[in-house]
Amino acid sequence: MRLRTVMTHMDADGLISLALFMKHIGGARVRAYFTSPVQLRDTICRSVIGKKTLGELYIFDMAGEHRALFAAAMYDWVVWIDHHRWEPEMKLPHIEMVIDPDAMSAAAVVSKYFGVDSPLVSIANEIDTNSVKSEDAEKLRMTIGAIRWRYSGRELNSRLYSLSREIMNGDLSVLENYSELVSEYEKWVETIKQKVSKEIKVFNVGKIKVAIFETLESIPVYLVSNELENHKDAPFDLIIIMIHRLARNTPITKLEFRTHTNLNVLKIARFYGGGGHIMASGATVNDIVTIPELLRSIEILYS
Ligand SMILES: [Mn+2]
Repeated sequence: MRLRTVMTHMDADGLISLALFMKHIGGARVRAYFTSPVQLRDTICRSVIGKKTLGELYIFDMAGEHRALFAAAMYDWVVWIDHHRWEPEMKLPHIEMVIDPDAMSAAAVVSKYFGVDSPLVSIANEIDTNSVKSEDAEKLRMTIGAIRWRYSGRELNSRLYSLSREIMNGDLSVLENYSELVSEYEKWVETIKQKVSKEIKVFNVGKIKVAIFETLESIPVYLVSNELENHKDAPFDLIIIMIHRLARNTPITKLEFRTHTNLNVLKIARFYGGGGHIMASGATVNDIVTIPELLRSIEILYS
């Protein structure tokens, strides 16, 4: 039996990438980890502890830095598929890198690489570019949002894995089973939307119109960006979501950047040590980031 481990991004694109891969291997069992670019190195390290044989590692929908690459290199064979804009810092003979920053989703790259056709690809494209039009894409986005809202840790990982398995053949009728959870989640979404329109702070930095939303709880970024489309000062060149939290008594600021006007938001994400796409990016800073500081950075980067 082939040992396959998958590390995929904890979002719709990552979940669909995993579903396509499982379809490709005929539904065979995999060890699946839902993680993030920032957590990736730790996730890889945790995944190898106590294992005599490691087998193959598949990484989907995440950019990495050289330490994550070194960690991945512990496995016997690695296929790393992504669509963020980055260049691996080194090449290793047993790590195959498939990076297409022009692809709308990692799922599209996964589908092409393994030769799996699926209606899930267009759903991933819609969700990952925040241009959801079909009912299926909306339902899947809400279901994943609801699961991430309700569960955490191992339970969250296994719920997302189950969902990925349930939809791997492209049939989304199973989403009906989540309707109760989703309707509870929808109520919470409404309160978040109200909070966004009440607490949003608007700034003009030179010619750049900036909207900043600060929060202590993790929230889906698209909600903020889409809600702000109805704001009286919209469209915004730069939308910043700042999530403050403590990790082992150390303050951490998660920054998410979006735009309504095609501003290159990858620039500011890179400035803060992060990455992503030209029109959707993020960074995690191991410190408190303040609004005046952000505004100064914007002035430097975009004037
Ligand atoms: Mn993606």
